[in-house]
Amino acid sequence: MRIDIVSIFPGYFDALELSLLGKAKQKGLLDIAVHDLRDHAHDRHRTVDDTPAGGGAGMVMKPEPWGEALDAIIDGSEAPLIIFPSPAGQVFDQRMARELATEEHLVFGCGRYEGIDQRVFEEYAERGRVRLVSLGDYVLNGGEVATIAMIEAIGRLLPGVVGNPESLVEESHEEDGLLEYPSYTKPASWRGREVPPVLLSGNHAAIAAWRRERSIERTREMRPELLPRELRGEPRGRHAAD
Ligand code: 6GU
Repeated sequence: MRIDIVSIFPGYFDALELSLLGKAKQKGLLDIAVHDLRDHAHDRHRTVDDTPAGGGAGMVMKPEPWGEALDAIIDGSEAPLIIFPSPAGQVFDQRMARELATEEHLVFGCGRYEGIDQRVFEEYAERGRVRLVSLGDYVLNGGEVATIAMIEAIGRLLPGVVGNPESLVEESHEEDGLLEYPSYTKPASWRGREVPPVLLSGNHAAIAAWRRERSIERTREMRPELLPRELRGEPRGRHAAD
């Protein structure tokens, strides 16, 4: 997969050299290029923002540097998907990560300040595919940290990035949509706390059943809205016989 990132803070993306994603880059599974938006601002101060039309607080990113930066990336490329991280976007989840992991070429446009001039979204939506994507219902200062989170979630789904593909299967938000069960390792006893005996029993069916129960219990406690209908139980006071 090819990924281009446009940002006024290229240094944020040094983190992508570390760990699993860094190895994926070395192996050639992931080709990431970071572009400094200011390279496409041509005044003496390399200005990328200006005051909002209509007035108001904060600054808005000017369209010209974005147009130049994105044109340079798109030039000669087969229709990349352009993602603009934004708290006003569609919420990113594991399903979206799986969908984006099938793309050949992703471009992340990281806005700062009060956002990017709306005409940039319109221009590239007309010429190709554009998505506004949010990490969740809270506000970050810009798209950089959100982009790193999305690239990590997407990158680990690419074939060959995670050493043992089975470790992708039994995770939270995968397969059955339940949260992951708790994990233990050696020693069997630590500070008087024991590994649950069933996990040391060698009874694989019993272990699988125990893990599923813990997953359901944890999901009911932490994220009840994720529980499949058949595990939700009858809401009280709704029985015809009541
Ligand atoms: Cl993608 N961007 C910004 N600036 N804030 C956010 C976000 C994205 N997702 C949640 N908050």
